[in-house]
Amino acid sequence: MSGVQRPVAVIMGSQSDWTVMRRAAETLQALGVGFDARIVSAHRTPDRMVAFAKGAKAEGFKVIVAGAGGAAHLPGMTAAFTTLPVFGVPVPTKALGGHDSLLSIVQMPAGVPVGTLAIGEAGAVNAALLAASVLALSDEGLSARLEAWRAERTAAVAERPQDAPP
Ligand code: RP5
Repeated sequence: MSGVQRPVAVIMGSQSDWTVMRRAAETLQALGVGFDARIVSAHRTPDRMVAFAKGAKAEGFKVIVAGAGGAAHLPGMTAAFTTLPVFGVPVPTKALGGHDSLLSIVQMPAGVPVGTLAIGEAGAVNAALLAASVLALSDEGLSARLEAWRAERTAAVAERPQDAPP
């Protein structure tokens, strides 16, 4: 399938990131947004990372969601090679709980932006939603699906907590 049917690249530094990053993939799937999930490590496969980031626009990608943990260079390094929007997801780590990932991703010097999300699954879901929001600017069908997705979640919120005393 070409990049046009898969406008979002969901990249991650390791197979171990997939448990978190699959939440981005599931969210895109629920919204009917095509994506391609790839392992692209800034440390272990630097040549693959450069090739991906330099070629992402030509491949037809419109938005990149990049998850990484620890010394999480992947989102920033990817953003260094492309002007596509890059949303970074800090993956939780055993040593520092993902604070390391968060600070590695969020503290980009002015001029090379990475839109940084929350640590973990919430960040992965929200990165996918932001990617969908960007694409929805020029896709009325997706815009309607996004509105419906949000409305479903609003409707699912009860007015009172279950089992609360009357
Ligand atoms: C980072 O190192 C990856 O993004 C991952 O979060 C972390 C650990 O990778 P593994 O040792 O589990 O492959 O590059």
